[in-house]
Amino acid sequence: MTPEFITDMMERFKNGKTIHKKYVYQIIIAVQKIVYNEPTMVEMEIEDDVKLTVCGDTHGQYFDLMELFRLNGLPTEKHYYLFNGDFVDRGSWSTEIALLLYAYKWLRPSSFFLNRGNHETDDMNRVYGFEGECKAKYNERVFKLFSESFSALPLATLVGKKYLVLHGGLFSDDKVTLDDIRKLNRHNQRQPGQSGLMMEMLWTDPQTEPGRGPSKRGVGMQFGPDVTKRFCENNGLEAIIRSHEVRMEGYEEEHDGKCITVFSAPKYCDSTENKGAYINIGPDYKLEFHKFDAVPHPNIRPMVSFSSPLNLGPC
Ligand SMILES: [Mn+2]
Repeated sequence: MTPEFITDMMERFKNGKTIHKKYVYQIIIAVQKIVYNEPTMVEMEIEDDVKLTVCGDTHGQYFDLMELFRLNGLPTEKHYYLFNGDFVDRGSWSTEIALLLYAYKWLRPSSFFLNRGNHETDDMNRVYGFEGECKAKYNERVFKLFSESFSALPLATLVGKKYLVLHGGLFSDDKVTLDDIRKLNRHNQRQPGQSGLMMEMLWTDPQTEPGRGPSKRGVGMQFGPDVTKRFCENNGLEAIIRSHEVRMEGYEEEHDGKCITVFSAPKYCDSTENKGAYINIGPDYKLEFHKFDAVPHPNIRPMVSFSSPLNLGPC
């Protein structure tokens, strides 16, 4: 992989073109190997001359991702990016986003990071568009390869021992620690299933009430400010950073600033008037929030069956 290849690929995607299948296979297979060998919780530090950008859900909104890069800069050796899951589904350019993020992962494996989201799963891809999009733009093998690579993605990233970044949120049991995440062998299960640590990391949401409550989604549960406070205290964290839910300002600080949501798909599904956001973190580990607006995109209908009752839920 080279920066020139990525520049050329970005242009092709902007112009509604695909890349040759042989490149698609190579990119996915290379990244599958890289991420398979990463730990379940990647642990990284921000060195003196480095900036890290944390992004939330992009959901196939390729033109909005291009806008994010235009405003905030492309990934480089000194400008790290972490994409916190839900790259695909819902929007019409999920293959473009997944291939672009994978190309960067291949180019810079130790300064570009990907966490798995609840949409990097077979069940969701079948209903929310990614499987159909792979078959429409490429073929079934491309979907199968993506599916295998999604199963290999890390589930969390620990930034400077201060911020735990994961797609959904915290756990049904207060006893779960960072060490339990470290020890979790994600390769034992390809899909998150209906219970257990992996499912909870990808699916849970915060709530304002203390304690825990049932999920609006029918999968996972909700955790209150006291749960977040105990988890952060027990694990020496300043905050958790999660995504998974749209926020009107693109981000939100909840639970006394200890639970931060970041969502990077502005005007989500072309129907919510939300901003997108991303978080920049420098060597001082202070969080700098940025908001951005959606940009126009070609008029291609999302490859989702909007008649499906399953499509009415949140991200
Ligand atoms: Mn999600």
